[in-house]
Amino acid sequence: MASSAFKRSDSIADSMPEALRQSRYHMKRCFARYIAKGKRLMKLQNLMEEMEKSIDDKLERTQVLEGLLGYILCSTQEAAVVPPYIAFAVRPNPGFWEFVKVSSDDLAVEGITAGEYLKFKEMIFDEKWAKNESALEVDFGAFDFSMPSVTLSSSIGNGVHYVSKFMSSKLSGNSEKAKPLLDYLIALNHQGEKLMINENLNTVTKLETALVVAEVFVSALPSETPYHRFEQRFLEWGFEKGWGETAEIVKETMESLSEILQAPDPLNMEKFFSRVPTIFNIVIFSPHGYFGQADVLGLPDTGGQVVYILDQVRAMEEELLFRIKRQGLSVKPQIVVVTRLIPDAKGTKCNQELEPILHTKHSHILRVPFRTENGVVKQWISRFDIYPYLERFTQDATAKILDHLEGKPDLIIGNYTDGNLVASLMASKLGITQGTIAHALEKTKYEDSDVKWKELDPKYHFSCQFTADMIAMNSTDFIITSTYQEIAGSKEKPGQYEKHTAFTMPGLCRVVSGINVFDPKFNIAAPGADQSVYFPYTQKQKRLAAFHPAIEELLYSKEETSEHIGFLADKKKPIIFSMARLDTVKNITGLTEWYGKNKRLRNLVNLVIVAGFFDPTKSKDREEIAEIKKMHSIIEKYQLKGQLRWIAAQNDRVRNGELYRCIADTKGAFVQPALYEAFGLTVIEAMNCGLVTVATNQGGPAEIIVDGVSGIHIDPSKGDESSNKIADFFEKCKEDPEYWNRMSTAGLKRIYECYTWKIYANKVLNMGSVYGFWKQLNKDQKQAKQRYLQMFYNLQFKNLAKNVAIASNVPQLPLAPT
Ligand code: UDP
Ligand code: LCN
Repeated sequence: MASSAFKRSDSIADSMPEALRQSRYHMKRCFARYIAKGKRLMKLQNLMEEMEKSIDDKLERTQVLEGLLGYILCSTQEAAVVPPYIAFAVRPNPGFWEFVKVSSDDLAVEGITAGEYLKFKEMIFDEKWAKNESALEVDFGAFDFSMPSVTLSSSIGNGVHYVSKFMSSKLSGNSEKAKPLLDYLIALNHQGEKLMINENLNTVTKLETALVVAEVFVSALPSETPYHRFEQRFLEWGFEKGWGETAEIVKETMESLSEILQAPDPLNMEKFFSRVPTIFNIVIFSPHGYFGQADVLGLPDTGGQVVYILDQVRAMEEELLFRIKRQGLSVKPQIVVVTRLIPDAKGTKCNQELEPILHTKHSHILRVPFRTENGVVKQWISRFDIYPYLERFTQDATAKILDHLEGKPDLIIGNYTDGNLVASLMASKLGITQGTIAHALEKTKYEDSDVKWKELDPKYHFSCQFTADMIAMNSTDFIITSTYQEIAGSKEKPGQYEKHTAFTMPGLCRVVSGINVFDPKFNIAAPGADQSVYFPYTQKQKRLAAFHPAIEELLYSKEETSEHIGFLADKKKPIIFSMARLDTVKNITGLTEWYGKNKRLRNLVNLVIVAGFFDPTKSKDREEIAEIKKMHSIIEKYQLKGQLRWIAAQNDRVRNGELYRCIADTKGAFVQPALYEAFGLTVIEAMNCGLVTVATNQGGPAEIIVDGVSGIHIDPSKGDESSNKIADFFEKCKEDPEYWNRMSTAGLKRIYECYTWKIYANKVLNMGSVYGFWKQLNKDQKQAKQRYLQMFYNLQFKNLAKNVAIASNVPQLPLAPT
């Protein structure tokens, strides 16, 4: 039987015995090899290598690999070897997992549960815990049995759409079924002022009848008639403000509600909820880092999240203003970004409590300090050490927010582990709709960080982080992601969220069901880049020529300063450029080394890096210090001076925009070499500037760029291959100068079609509205889960957070000038 005979409906447990029987002789040898080294965790590559070693004959090996067994093995993510058994975690498709255990003695196969698989894994790392019958098992899925979910891998990430479908079927039938929608509409108000309908329309039938009358009435009016002209008449029928600014808009909104009441369908549902006035005030949490509008980028833990949120606020405020006007209301929407106030602000404005957000009308940054029993914490705190402060921060922040907004917000959005936990605490306390964003789920950055948590905990406090992440994912109403892969990965590789489906931290807890990627709370809404800052290099009249002398100096001056080291001897070569925080995962040192090693590439192009700074003694960030040192040693080893310019972190985004364009002028490329990149704002920025972009195929850029069309993918684990791919590109450009232009244009096209902030804001506000109602429709289930989460938070998280040392207010080393 060939692999093609494997039917999707067959389970691995059903087909594996047959697969093993087909090549029983080889398999016995192969499984004997697997167990020969005793207990261990094997990844796909090890499994394949051992299998190849156990079958000498090439033809036979090919036959086995092409057969059913080859298919099963290729879909295996890892295997826990506990002689005489080997437990396989198989992932035939994104989101789908199956676990089987095979005995190496007789090749007997048995399907096992996720929990049983995790126990096998624990046997390798902590046998005592694995055998402990009262070990803590966490099962969030236990609360979701009554909740609908999507079933196809391809539907993952399209949550709003499916929730609209599920809502439609829940409300279908008789008018009693639509009662929750009626109750929801009756309750709508803004600061006590009723919206949409009032108590006069207290049954579905009354509402339906009134809608018919009102629709006939507005249809007869000129379409542009303003609402206030017929407001009085509407009031008599039981309608309040919020239906629309003009007769025409009112008519459209009413029509979609009438349709829903008659026979609910997802399209009208989505349309109606995009019209309902439910969201005016939004709180966005981003506690850690230095959150500011100037001079913060490049400081430890302060990267894309700040850029993302500021752009997000601008886009959402604009969309809110548009919607509120369309609703015929004159409410002032407010968005507040809540972060920590850092008294020791290192020249930034992070010690200011309130700061208006530039280019917005009503949005602010609100800063609330971390407090402990010793008083206000003065210094910056690493995101890994932040946990002990968060509960008190939530309480203090909540009070300030209620005060600032003069009431409750309508939507709370968290960012990253800390922001999402705080958002969860506040949202559940006040009963507010919650969304979360996690551009980087730390668990996925470090291999086996769950089973090895004890080893990593002193440095990273993953016990706190993963626990907080579980709480947030399960308490939030919806999750915003930038890409599909963030949720469910690709055919080969599980997604960031998917890696939280089942995992274990031996000695702490076994998460048998953490998050389900088929949950319709998952939504993809990709961010964009500020197009007034990042515009194509070809728009000559808009170019910021005033920056050119400074950029020229930055790139080409001969001397070394505190801002740049190294120099470019040959100014005529194109530049390959990279800019990122100096984190290990960003792999800037990797790129520098690939370049160093590849003579052909060195002959073709210069390398310019913008990252971190040069003096390791000035950094307080553990990873950054190591990376700085590594950079220096690579520069030395490969004698890069003359071909490389290393520039310290650059915080002026307007000038950075021009920098990308100046690199495009050299017909160079932006290279994003990260070992893994959750999204990759720099990729979007570079592409918006028309700069050809080469980026990692691990993570978001794999979706943003279509390889060979709108940019180039590189595999960060294969340095030589990657540097050769870049060299090939530049060689091709030498032969055919149009090649570069074609790729630059295709990159821009890709951006305009899929990655703009306008598309984003529309999607996210629809989520806020749709999930706000969905949450009410499933109140009981939500409440039950919330009780479980509260217990988990109190009994587990709080104890873990106590293990993290509280900072003493010692004076800090100065940060490098930026
Ligand atoms: N950035 C910057 N100066 C630097 C390094 C980065 O302005 O020295 C900006 C960059 O333009 C981008 C953001 O910081 O807007 C980094 O976002 P990305 O998603 O690439 O990475 P993150 O830091 O969020 O992991
Ligand atoms: C979110 C981001 O986008 C990144 O810039 C940060 O590294 C991360 O949070 C932690 O600060």
